[in-house]
Amino acid sequence: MASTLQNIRDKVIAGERLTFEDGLALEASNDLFELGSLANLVRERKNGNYAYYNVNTHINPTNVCVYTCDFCAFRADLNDPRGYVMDKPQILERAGQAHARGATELHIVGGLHHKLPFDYYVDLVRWIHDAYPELHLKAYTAVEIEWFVKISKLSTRQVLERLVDAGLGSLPGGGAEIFHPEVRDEICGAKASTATWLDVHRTAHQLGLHSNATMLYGHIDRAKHRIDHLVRLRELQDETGGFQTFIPLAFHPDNSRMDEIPKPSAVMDLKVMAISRLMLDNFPHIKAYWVMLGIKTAQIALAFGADDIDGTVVHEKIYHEAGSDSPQESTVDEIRRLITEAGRIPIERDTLYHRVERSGPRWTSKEAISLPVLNALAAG
Ligand code: V47
Repeated sequence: MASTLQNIRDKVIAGERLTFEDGLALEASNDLFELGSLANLVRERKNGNYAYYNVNTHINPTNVCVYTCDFCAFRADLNDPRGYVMDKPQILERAGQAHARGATELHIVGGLHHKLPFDYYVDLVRWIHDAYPELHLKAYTAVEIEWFVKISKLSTRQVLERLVDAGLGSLPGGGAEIFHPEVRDEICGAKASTATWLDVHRTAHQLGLHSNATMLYGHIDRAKHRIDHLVRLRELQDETGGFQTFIPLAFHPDNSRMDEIPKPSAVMDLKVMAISRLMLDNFPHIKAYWVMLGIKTAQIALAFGADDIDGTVVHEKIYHEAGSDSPQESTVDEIRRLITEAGRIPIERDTLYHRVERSGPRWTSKEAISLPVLNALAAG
């Protein structure tokens, strides 16, 4: 049967899985409200009227990188005056500030430095974990893990085990870009392959770690590449169940080697959000990362499939180098106001989706988030 919006709607209502062709039909549609309404149906089935956020800080330990991905405005060459490497006091100062503000998570990602040994990256996790054990360390993309495998001569499993032993809590979703070789080979052919990216996450899930996944869209990618990307993630999630959240990342062209490409429009942002929610039927959460979408589109995305708006995000560098004009950080009051104005109920979560209860900077993680639990709490 040909995929039409009507038979896709019937499938979504029946809870049936959408095919690759259905995904292409959604991409071909200009009926933004219908896409949003279908995605919202799935979103509310999974997460009710709740929208999640967390209190976090980013640390980018170095911007020096052996790779030259076309989209990246953050990286620096080894001898570039812009290049930096954070030392132990700087790392601990940043972690201490986050801790004092009541952050529950540090998001740690950076470049693949030509000379730093694997021990630097392990020690970094251990320094923070020893000083602030209650901070969850969501650190190192699959691309960084692959680099550590290369420089340490250990296996993926051994690298992950050493990091977990030092205090690693989970893996962020970066480095996925676009899996399809027609695009990946063009924009970042040198770094971790699609198979490697998926295998790092598979291995992490086998070790009991959770992770996220991303997709960088709005450059040379086309509909079939994006749907292919989502289907590959869905297949791995069927196998392991270890992904928590999918984050579509809108390309920011400034200062990159693809700066002739315009930023994706708000219509594209909302379409990709909705289609991601519809195709990734086995992902519990879809995140509207406000830093890259802009606050206004992120707020609207809460009606287009997204149930999570990320965090307070202090010190973000990767998007701001690439021209993001959203602020470097947001306050909890502002995030809660955006969520409430969108008609949703704000819930603070920790990285592993436990409800957080706090008074000021002091906080405790409560039960794992689930609709019955949240509904029971709301009912008092
Ligand atoms: O992998 C780099 C992307 C990613 C640009 O797991 C760019 O919770 C747009 O993965 N324009 C890193 N995107 C960020 C990331 C992330 C962000 C928020 C939350 C989580 C999570 C993960 O940023 C990179 C790359 O795909 N990126 N340069 C750019 N010019």
